Amino acid sequence: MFAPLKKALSKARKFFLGIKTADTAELEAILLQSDIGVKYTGIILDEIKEKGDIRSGLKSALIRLLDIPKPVLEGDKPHIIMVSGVNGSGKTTTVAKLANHFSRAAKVILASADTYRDAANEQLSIWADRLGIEVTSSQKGQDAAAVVYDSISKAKSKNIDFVIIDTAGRLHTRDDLMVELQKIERVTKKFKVIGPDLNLLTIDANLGQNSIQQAVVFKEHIAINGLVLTKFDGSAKGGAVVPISNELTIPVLFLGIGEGTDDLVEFNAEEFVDALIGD
Ligand SMILES: Nc1nc2c(ncn2[C@@H]2O[C@H](COP(=O)(O)OP(=O)(O)OP(=O)(O)O)[C@@H](O)[C@H]2O)c(=O)[nH]1
Ligand SMILES: [Mg+2]
Repeated sequence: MFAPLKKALSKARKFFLGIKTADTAELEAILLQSDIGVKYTGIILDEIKEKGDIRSGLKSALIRLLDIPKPVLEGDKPHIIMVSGVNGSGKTTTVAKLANHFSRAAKVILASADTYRDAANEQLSIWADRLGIEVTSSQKGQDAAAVVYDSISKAKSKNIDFVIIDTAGRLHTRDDLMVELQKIERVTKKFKVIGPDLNLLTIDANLGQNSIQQAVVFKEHIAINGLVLTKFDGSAKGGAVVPISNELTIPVLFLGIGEGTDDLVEFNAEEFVDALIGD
């Protein structure tokens, strides 16, 4: 996965080309341009000073800041994966990518819990058909939590390993819609005390640090335990993973690096940092 990641990071990487010979002021500019933010730029510069070497100080600081414990998939099946986020952030595409990823070694069913947008159900069904995966369909206006209940019940009775839930796009400022998300989460808790094993928030990587506020509000409403940074291909703001993940203390679990179902990279801090600042 290293080569596709490096390619996807090509825009973000270009800021780091001059690091070896940079002085402190130039280094600061590089870190700020990559959207690492003022606070974390300070932390990283301190570590570089301490280590006396730019590359090793930068590398160890980035890895440490990104090293946040990941949720583990354990306990009773089905594992439940819920995907939330603002409109257009890449939820449905991510659901299809995750379905592709997990169906290589396990049985997967999708739950179409976006009952707001016209054709949302159809969009998910098209992905499901292509992947040969069953989907619990819904009608526009239907109770999204009921769709999720049905889907998990079906998974249990058919011994399916994963239920992946696509939810409607919603602005974090719409309290009524955030309440619906809580209702969906509550339904999953009828099957599993912890709720979704992976409670994922999709964030458009092009937003950079601007996405922190929306993520904070989602986290206040539901127990987000993993981030998916989508549209990483083409984003110059790769450094923003540091403030987003560290500020929220939520690990990045996946990066979306394209529009196809194979364009998903499991996030590994060391590989990511190597791809970002490596030669
Ligand atoms: N380049 C690129 N495009 C992506 C990626 N992920 C999603 N997209 C594109 O972003 C657009 C929106 O993706 P969706 O998956 O429909 O987003 P969504 O969050 O489900 O949207 P709503 O349901 O309307 O809120 C589509 O054109 C996708 O092809 C990615 O990782 N890279
Ligand atoms: Mg969608």
